[in-house]
Amino acid sequence: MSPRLTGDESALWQAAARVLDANWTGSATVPSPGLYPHQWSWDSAFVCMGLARHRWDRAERELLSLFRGQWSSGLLPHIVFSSSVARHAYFPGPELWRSSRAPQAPHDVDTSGLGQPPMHAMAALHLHRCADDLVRSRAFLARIYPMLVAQHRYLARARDLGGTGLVAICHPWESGQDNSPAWDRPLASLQLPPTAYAPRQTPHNLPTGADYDRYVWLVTTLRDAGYAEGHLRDVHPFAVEDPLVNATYLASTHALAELAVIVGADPVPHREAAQRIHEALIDRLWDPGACCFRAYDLRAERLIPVATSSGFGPLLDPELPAPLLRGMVDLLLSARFAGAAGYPVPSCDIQAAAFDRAAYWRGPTWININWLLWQGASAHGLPVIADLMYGSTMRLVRQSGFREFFDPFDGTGRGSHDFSWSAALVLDLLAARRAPQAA
Ligand code: 9WN
Repeated sequence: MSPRLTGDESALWQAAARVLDANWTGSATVPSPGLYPHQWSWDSAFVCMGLARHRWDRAERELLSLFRGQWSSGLLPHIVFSSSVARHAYFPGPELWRSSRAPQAPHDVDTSGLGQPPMHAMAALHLHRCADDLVRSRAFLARIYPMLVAQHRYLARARDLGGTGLVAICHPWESGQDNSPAWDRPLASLQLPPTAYAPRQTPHNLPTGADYDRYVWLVTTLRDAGYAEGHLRDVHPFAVEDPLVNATYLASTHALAELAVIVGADPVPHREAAQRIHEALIDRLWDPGACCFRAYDLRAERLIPVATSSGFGPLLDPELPAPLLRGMVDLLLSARFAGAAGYPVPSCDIQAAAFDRAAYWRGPTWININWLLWQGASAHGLPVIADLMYGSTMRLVRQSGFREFFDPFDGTGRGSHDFSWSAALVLDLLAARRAPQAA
């Protein structure tokens, strides 16, 4: 599509499109060519949001390529490895996961054995809304719908570890926010054997080697249990219900209901599932004293105290009660988050001891979070928040380019350059402003 853009917006559009073109492998988009040379699950969903505006055909291939990695259990792995990339180009590669030995895993492609936030039904619905060729789009949806249903069945069956209606992450990587301060306590309580698991050289200096020891140990524990669902339920020592993961689960469940109608399937089970998730999200993760959503540690049986940007994820819930919405907006606009940051939204409460403006998910601003909050705020009719997310994101990329993450105070770009979701989501934002009916 070609939205009507101003000259400056056109230049930004072209720059973003160039990033996506360069990161396209022929069947999928790598998050960043140097640092992340394979296909990642939630990255691909975000990339689809932009490709739907730029190269619809590629968006379709992107999702299908990701679902090549789906396990027979329904698990959609967070990494689908490319066989043409050098073995040691990314740690942890296929040799850690050994998916080829897991009977549930596909046999023609190596994958990880964990998931990421389930954004994929949202992405498929977005693709349909942006499609010019509705016949082709319906045919695509008919193909991908059963895979999405299998993904959600897996989540409901194998990941509702508390029996609450919410899904639990079993590893920080499953949140997509690897070193968020929310995981500090559950990680610190792990009893690791006295061996260093991670290689001496990790690909970036954050998270730290100590974090990596825990990350790798959690993977080997799960892998050595044969990735068994019983292990996750009864033994696995890390199990956390995260507000952002569950908010995307809820939004995708709503999307599944809409997709069901389009493909001629029954939407009612998805609507019922959405109702359960909505209720559990509020019952379990809303902290009325602090007026915010928090993650819940199922093993320690307590809410995790630190407030992070993940707590704003439930803005994606279309039925969020007004007092909760107000509480979230107040916190978001306060000096703990957007109110004291020139380039919001910081990923952690600025006033928390764990906040670090430069450290990955411990303070920096991420464009995918801004985009999710822009979506939620737009749907709730909150133009002040939606404009704040839009404006901050545009200033970040104009000033610093399509970086992986950014300093929330001065907008300095950090992490990898030419990061795919940063480019893709800018395309979607620009297109939505110019063609609001497709937003
Ligand atoms: C581990 C690819 C991924 C993102 C995550 C981000 C980071 C991987 C890593 O990169 O995670 O999955 O090596 O740190 O935290 O959100 O999907 O861009």
